[in-house]
Amino acid sequence: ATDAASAGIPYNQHKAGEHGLDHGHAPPQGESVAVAPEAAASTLSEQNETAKTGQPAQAGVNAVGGGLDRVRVDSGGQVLTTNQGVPVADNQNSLKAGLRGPALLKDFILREKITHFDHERIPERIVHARGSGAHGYFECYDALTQLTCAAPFAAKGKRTPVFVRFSTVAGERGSKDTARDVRGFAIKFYTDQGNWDLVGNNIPVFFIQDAMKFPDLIHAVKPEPHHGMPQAASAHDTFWDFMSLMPESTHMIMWAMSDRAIPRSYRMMQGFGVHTFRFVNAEGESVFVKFHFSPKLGTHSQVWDEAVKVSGADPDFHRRDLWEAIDAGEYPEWEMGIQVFDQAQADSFSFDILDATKIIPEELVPVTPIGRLVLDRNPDNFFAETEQVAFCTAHVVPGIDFTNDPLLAGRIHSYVDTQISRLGGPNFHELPINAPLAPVHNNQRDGMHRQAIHRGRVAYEPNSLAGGCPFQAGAKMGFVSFPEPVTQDEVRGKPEKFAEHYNQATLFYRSQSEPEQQHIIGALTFELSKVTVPAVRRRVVAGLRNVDETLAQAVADGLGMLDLPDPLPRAIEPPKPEVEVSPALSLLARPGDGSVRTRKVALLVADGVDGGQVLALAKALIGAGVVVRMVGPHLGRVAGGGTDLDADASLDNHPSTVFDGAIVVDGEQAAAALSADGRALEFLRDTYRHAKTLMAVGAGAKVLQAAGIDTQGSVDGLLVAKTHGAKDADTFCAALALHRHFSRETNPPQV
Ligand code: HDE
Repeated sequence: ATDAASAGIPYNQHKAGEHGLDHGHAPPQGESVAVAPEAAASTLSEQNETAKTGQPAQAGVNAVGGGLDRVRVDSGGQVLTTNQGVPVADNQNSLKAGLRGPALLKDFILREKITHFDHERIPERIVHARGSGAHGYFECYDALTQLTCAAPFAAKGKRTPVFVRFSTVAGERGSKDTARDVRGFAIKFYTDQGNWDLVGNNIPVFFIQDAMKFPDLIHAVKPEPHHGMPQAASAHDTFWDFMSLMPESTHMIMWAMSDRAIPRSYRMMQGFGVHTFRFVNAEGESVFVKFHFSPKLGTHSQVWDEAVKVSGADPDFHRRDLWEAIDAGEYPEWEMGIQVFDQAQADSFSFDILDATKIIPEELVPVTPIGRLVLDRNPDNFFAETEQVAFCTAHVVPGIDFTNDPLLAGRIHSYVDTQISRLGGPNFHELPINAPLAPVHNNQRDGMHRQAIHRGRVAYEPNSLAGGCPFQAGAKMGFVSFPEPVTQDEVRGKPEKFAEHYNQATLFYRSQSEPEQQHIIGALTFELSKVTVPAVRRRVVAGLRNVDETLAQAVADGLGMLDLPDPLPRAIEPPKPEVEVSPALSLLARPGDGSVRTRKVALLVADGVDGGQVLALAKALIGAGVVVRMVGPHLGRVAGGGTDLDADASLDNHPSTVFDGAIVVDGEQAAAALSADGRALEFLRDTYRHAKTLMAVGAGAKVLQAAGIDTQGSVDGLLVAKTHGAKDADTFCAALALHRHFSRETNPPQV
């Protein structure tokens, strides 16, 4: 070997061949090759999408802050080094005493590489472990200085950079995106007065009223401790046992069993701050405020059967959706709104504004739009940004303050505390994604992983040796807690209004459209059908009787219960609610802007399809902003009668559940092939069953018939054309914009 080395021959000539070095596939040793920016930045599918949805995102450009630039690493054109910057000559082989001899302890290069690898993982979040994030900005419509001195609301048009992370709650880091669950909606505002974290959810209420119950709640919903099942699911005994014994959870249960808990996309769900917060203005005057975010694309959800199937087809469904939309320049946007009210109003409500299991109906206090939240840049690195971002409810800025909500109080402690073990010490605020854009100066020192190098000998205040710096900001500039008077005895207990648990659950249920109510019944029936202890099922149904008798009866019927249990006793006589029905609580209240941009549509193709027709439809749909895929029995060439096509998805790798609609075009031979393909039939059945827009042209209708879909009658969202016409794409888009055609749903499903 030594001879071979000195003769300049590689130690193992065949090894190089294996790595492709002699096929011209690998870059030459000791040099770099230029990589086109698109190729470096995107996956093939993203490039595809970009081409299909129009304007590409500018790589690495944030509309506002460039705060992370100083720590970005781009290895283009660089030589491989150790962590000490030592160039590495050979990244394939460890150092050995002879080619077949033992590896050597002094191989610091191998040891550094393996040691680092051994410690790559950090603990996942105890809740909300699974999530996806993006950068963007908040833009204020008008100055809100009369209400608050908070920096983001200081001036009309002012932009504040943000990082937002969406998440599921119960599942572990690698769990599916489409579990039935609450979604986290956490926003870090990098304001010029420091960071403000609004750590909200896509549901405006919560399961419990007091932080004391949070560990119990989470232990009940997480996989059962003896066998570690089920993953990312609330459909099990311990969750429902706890719920049935905690009537305060009833309102939240209604939301969690509704379609809100299976969103179509993070881009299509609302966000809420949940708790009542305070705005405080420069004069120290305060009002109560609730935060709302409404998606421009409207609120849309999946249906349960679809969510179940997507979790197999694409467990990263929501992560991919967010990534691809931003990558394609289709920036998700929400309108931020506030409900503002004062102490006198709060005192007049039949519920307590400190109770996080209650909403304030919009009919009582309307939502005022105050700005827009836009996400316009994907993270460069998932771990560095999305995983290491640390949201803490304790992070507020002058102008924002807490209320005495006892759930919020526990959170103010919990989030900072949890980061200390999750991120390995008290200096997590120095991680680039967490570091404020506002300068940080204080006398906190040392701790694990300290980045800042503090100069001087003074680390205390007051001091004279450093001229008194850093000095107190004082009430004019600094954060001043709202001086809410407190005069009561220390007690463990709850205020009277906290004891009413059902009025708003009833309000929510009665405000849903008929299909949404059916979905809630279906969800409750499904979840409880997974509960093995009959007494728990009965107790849940007993609670439901206090919400709505028809709901309780329908769930009992679904569970094959012979009789209804007595209603659960109520702690207090319910006060008369101010509002009996609130249309704003239905998802249908927010259909969106009517556009079909970023909707995904499958054009089913097979040999013999009318290729010209496919291309014409594809072109028109793409023109409307639809993301189109040609789905064939296999990838690649499809004979299209003179116009050959290139299928970019297959019936195996893109089942119907990852689309919002499907079209089968004309072509006898193709129709015969698809009719004989069980995958195509399943594709169409699911498209139909999940109430999505479905179109057939000419012979395409035969495939629908083969799938058992009646093409004769008039069915919402089922479009059948004898021949291809110039208006087909418009007709399809008009139906697609409605998202779903629930009138088609039957129980049990007929298709
Ligand atoms: Fe959280 N929650 N939570 N939570 N929560 C966490 O913080 C906690 C609650 C929410 O994308 C943890 O950094 C307590 C309500 C979101 O990183 C932890 C209580 C709401 C996220 C924690 C609640 C939320 C978390 C776990 C009851 C909606 C993900 C890791 C007193 C308003 C943030 C972490 C992200 C994460 C504690 C209740 C939303 C343990 C004690 C109510 C969106 O600190």
